[in-house]
Amino acid sequence: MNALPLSALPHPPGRLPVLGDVRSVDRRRPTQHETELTRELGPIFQRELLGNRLVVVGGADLARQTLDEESWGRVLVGPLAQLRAVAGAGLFTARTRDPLWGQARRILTPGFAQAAMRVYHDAMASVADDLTQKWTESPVIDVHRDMTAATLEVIGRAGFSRRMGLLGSDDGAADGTGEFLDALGRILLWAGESTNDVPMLGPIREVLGSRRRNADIATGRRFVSSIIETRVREGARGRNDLLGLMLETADPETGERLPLRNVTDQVLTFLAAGHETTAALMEVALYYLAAEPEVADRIATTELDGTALTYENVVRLRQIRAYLNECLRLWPPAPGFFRLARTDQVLDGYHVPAGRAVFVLALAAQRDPAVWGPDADLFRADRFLGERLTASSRKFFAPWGTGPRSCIGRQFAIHESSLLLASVLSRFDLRLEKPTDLVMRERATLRPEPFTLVASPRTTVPAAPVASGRS
Ligand code: MNH
Repeated sequence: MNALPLSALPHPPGRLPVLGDVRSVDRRRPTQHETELTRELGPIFQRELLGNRLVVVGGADLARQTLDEESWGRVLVGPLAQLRAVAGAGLFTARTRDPLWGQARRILTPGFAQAAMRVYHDAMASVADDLTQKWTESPVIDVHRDMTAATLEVIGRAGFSRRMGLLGSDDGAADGTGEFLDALGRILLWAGESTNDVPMLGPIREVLGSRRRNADIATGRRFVSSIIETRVREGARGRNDLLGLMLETADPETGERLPLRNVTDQVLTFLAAGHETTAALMEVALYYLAAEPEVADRIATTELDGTALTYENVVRLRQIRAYLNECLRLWPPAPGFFRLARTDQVLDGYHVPAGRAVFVLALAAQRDPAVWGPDADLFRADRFLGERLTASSRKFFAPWGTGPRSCIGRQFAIHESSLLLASVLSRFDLRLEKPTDLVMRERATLRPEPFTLVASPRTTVPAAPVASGRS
C-alpha cells in the first residue's frame, strides 16, 4: 500500500517553524475551533504544537471507522490522564488492564441497568419536585446553578442515599458540601484546560497550581470518605443504591470486593462524571425549549398532558428522548474522545501506525453534512423520531463514547434528564430573560455559558387526550 504519512495531513494555515500551528490555538473553545477546521481542512487533519502532532478525525465515515474495537481501543490521554491524579482507579480513569477496572465494571453494571432505574425513580422524582417547587417560588432562574444542584442531588440521593442539601427544604448544604463543590469545580477547570494545552504551558502551570490542586483533591477525598464512613457506620444493609453495591457485592468473576480506597475513587468519579455532563445536557435542552416555545408547547400538549410521571411513563416519552438525542448530537457534553490504533490502520489514505492515538471529534462528526444532510447544524429533534440509529448507520452518533469503556451511566442520565425535563415542561412556560445566543464554553466538558430563564405557569390549552398510541 502507498498510504501517505500523517505528516502529509492538511493543517491550519500559518504554521511556524518549531512552534508549529500555535496560531490556530483557541484555548477557550478548542473543540469548537477544531470543528470549524474540519469544515476547512477536511475529515482528518493535524495540528502540530512544539513537535507534538494531534490528529483530529472529524468526518463521520472516518470517525465510524475508529469505533471498530478490533482495530482501535481507548487510551488515557488528555484530561483523562490528568484526572487520574484525582479519581485514581475509578472507572473513568482506570486503565483497562487494571483488574480493578473489570471488577468495578462487573460489580456496578447491574446498578446501571435499565431495571435499576425503577429503584432510583423516586429519588430522582423527589429532586424534580424540589426543582419545580423552587421555580414556582422564584421564577427567575440561574440555569447553570440550578442544573448543577439538581444533577448533584440526583446522584447523591439516588446513588448514595444522601441528600446534598442543594435543593428543596433542607437547611442548606450538608457539612462540607459547598467546599467540596468549589474544589470539584476548580479540578474540572484544570483538567479541561490541559486538554488542548500549548505543551509548554502545561508543566509551568502544573508547578504553579499544584499546591492549590493538592488541597482541592484532599478536600474532595475527605468529603467522599465521610459519605462512605457514614454509610459503613449506619450499616449498608438494605440500601439499594450504588454505594451499597460497591460496599457489599463481590465481583462475580473473581469473588473479590472492591478495596475501600477504590470505593472512594468510584464515588468521586460518579459525583464528577455524573453531574457535569448531565447538567450540560439539561442546560442545552432548556435553552432550546425556551428559544423555541412552539416546540415546547407541542411536546407539552401532545406527550405530557396529564401524564403522571411514573417510571413506566417516563420510559415511554418518545418525543422527550428524541429531543435529548438532538441536544446530544449538536452539543455532546463530551465533545470527543481518543482512540488508539491497535494495529497499522489507514484513514482516508493516511497511514496510522499501531500505537498512534487520534482524537475523534464527535462534535464535528455528529454534524457532518455528508451523512446528516445540509441542515446538519439545525436543531431538529424529529430526526430521531422516525429511525432508530443502529451501529450500521452512517449517521455517526456517539455521545456516550464507544466499546467496553463507553458510558456506564447512560440509562441513568437518560432517565434523570427525561424525568427532569418532563416535570419542568409540563408545569412551566420557559422564556429566555433576554434574547441570547447559546454560547458553549469548554472546560472538562462542553457546557453552556450561564444564562437566565424566566418560568411562568404553563398556559397552553392541553390537547384532547388521545385514547391510544400517542405520537
Ligand atoms: Mn458518562 C464514560 C458521556 C453521564 C459515569 N461518559 C463516559 C464516556 C462518555 C460519557 C463519552 C466515555 C469517555 C471516553 O471514552 O473517553 N456521561 C456521558 C454523557 C452523560 C454522562 C454525555 C450525560 C448526559 N456518566 C454519566 C453519569 C454517570 C457517568 C450520570 C454516573 C452516574 N461515564 C461514567 C463513567 C464512565 C463514563 C463511570 C467511565 C466508564 C468506563 O470507563 O468503564
